Amino acid sequence: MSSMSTSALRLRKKKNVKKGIQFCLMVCGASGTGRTTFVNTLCNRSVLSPHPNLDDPSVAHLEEGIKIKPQTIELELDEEGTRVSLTVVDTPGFGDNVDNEACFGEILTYLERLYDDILAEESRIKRNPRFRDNRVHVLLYFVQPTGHGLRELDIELMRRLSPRVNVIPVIGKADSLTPLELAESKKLIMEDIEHYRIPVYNFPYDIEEDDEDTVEENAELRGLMPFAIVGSEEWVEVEGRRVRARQYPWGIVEVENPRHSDFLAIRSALLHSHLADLKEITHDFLYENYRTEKLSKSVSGEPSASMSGMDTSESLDPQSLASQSVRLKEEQLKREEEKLREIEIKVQREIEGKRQELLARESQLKELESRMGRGDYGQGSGVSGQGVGDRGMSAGGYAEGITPGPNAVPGGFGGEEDDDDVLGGGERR
Ligand SMILES: Nc1nc2c(ncn2[C@@H]2O[C@H](COP(=O)(O)OP(=O)(O)O)[C@@H](O)[C@H]2O)c(=O)[nH]1
Ligand SMILES: [Mg+2]
Repeated sequence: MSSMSTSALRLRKKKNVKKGIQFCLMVCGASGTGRTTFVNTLCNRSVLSPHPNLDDPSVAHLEEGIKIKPQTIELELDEEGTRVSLTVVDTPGFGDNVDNEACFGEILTYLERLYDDILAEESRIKRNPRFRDNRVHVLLYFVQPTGHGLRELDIELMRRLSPRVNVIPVIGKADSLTPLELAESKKLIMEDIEHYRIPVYNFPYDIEEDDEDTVEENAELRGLMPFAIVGSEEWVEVEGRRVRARQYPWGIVEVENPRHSDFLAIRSALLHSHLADLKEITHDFLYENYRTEKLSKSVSGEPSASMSGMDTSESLDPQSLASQSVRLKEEQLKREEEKLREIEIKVQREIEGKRQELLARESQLKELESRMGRGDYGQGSGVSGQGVGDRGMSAGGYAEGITPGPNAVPGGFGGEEDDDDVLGGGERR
């Protein structure tokens, strides 16, 4: 191969790397439910370091709290070089502490902070070319393989987080359950999700709108919920093939065998078939809701319901949220308009007052001039008062419409003080 074509190839490869579709997955659940193992199985390499020192008695008592650490890796999905730039966010330590309230809060804060970053970037005049959108597109919630339904903690966490992220429930370490137990557990969990109205991501479809294949595929995936997860970092030889599996004295559990786990189904949903949908819902619905909430909050000055951890069922309806936000903004605008109108009227009144004052001074001056020209200054005779009385001026002292007779002494006009005042006014002009 010539050096030219090699560099062209390298360039193309670089472009493909660049074009890797960005996707962000968060894993959440109690310690020991198999999150780390699942992520490493999904990525086919050791992305997350194994388990914290739970076995070490010297540190096991420490309340670690929750540590959220995103990690990004490039995944080549197929031979054609389809790439995903996958960010994995682990939430270690969840459920380890007596007080899980802080954990909920921390995950929620993490999700909202990424939305805030977008909000800030959107409102910049000049965009930051290196800005990276790190919003979480899906959260896999690992339910413990107890064989029962959901625990209170599971319900609480999914309820709190589902307004901010697509939540998909899965059963971790599903090989701990017999097929019957697994089926029963799946049924109980879905009943709980329905009963507590947890808005998980349920592979939405519309029989009227969507094509047959989509409807079938989504219905099938929905039927598998919550997905039974088996992860393994071991390779085992089965009938001459090397596969990821868990080996027990009584047999082998194959990760990618659909009869053993739903791993393949969730993998292909996340990284192929539903990647775009999860991203779209994150942006068009979850982020948009957050944005509306945040903006209407800044208008009304009140904390939003979900921020204070209250029922968010209302905030889930984007239309009512949007109209509420519009209404609040309209009210504020109206108030500001009224204030402006009041100021305008006040200013107009002041201008009119000054204008009248000026006109009065002008006519006083004219009168003074004409009197001086006639040499009858200070005698008060021959003053017609015209233009003074008409404007209702007090300086002339005449009531409106009254023209004094030739000998009348104009009240308040003959005095020295007044004359000075008039002249002074004239000079000031
Ligand atoms: N039986 C079974 N054990 C698993 C599975 N995945 C992980 N484990 C084991 O469960 C323990 C905890 O797994 P880990 O991935 O660290 O769980 P994490 O605390 O949720 O990250 C480890 O000993 C794993 O080997 C699984 O699918 N089935
Ligand atoms: Mg772990």
